[in-house]
Amino acid sequence: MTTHRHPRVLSGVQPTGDLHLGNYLGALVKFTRLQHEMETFIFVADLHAVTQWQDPKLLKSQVREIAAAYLAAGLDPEIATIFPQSAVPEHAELAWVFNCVARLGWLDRMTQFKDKAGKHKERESVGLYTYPVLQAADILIYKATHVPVGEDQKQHLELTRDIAQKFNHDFEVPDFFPLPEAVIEGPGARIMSLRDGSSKMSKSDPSDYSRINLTDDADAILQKVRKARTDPEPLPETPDELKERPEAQNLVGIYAALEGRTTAEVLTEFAGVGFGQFKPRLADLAVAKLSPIGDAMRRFMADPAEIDRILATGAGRAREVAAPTLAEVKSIVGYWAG
Ligand code: AQP
Repeated sequence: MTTHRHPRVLSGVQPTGDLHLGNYLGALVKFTRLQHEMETFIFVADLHAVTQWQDPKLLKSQVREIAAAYLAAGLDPEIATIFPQSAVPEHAELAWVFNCVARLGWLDRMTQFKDKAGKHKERESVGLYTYPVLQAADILIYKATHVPVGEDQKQHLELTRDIAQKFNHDFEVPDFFPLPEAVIEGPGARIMSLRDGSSKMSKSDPSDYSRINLTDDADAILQKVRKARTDPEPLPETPDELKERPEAQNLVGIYAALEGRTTAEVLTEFAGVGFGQFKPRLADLAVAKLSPIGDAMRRFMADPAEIDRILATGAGRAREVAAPTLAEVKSIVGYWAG
């Protein structure tokens, strides 16, 4: 039995709509940085996507779009392994074992399910409820040690650690699965809606003005930043003074994340400045950073055969790592191996 402790990154994004600034700053930027530091596996989460209805005629092209966004953001398929989740069946097989390790009480505490299901949880799919268990399998099938995600995924990562720990304990295989760490840091970890500083920027928000999409053109970005909700006060000198001003805090955080600076550094530059002046600066920065990504996405999408080739190569590489882990798990659990 191997004890794999060489650092390895795993993360993914669901093909459930246009990627937005939150996905970019919370996830994609970190993927592209980490690929140069650790072995990196990044998948398109199409198994997760169908926890809510997806049109089968569109799903493959939605997967290609996310892959195009990865490539446009700077993931290099020669360095990182990029693949569709459904092309690696080991994820789903390990998820079954984890369904039997995780406890109902653990899943009952997951706030994302509560948020997504709202008042009618009995109408949601069982898959949406067990989504974090599949996520644990996504990570642990590669024995990944680092998981770059936005802050909304923190609780799911804790559940992954609980599942790894309980599996290792119940089957008396100490250290078989690592306890992976979430990589959540910096001002991009939780980007909020441009219309409401108390809810996160989200693909499923009915208002397109709540988010900046990676495919938005310069005009759309300028309009959305101009219309973003703010307050009448000028920007303060310290991040502490933004605590009761969620919309202002969000816009300053976006500026900082896009420039790779801290909120404190941005405030040093803009203290005393009102939103009439700050918003155009933010809009220009967003256009400068995002327009090239949107253009590159469109170029990649114009060659779907090349995307498919990259995804197929990635799936082959991913299976080379996933299959031995699953074989070990089967032997540990006592399943028929053959
Ligand atoms: N607002 C956000 N700020 C920072 N990071 C974010 N992420 C999502 N929203 C923000 C991060 O993006 C990655 C991919 O997310 P996902 O595809 O799994 O879907 P999600 O978290 O459900 O994203 P959305 O946009 O909010 O979709 P819907 O509306 O369908 O729920 C994750 O790392 C996530 O943390």
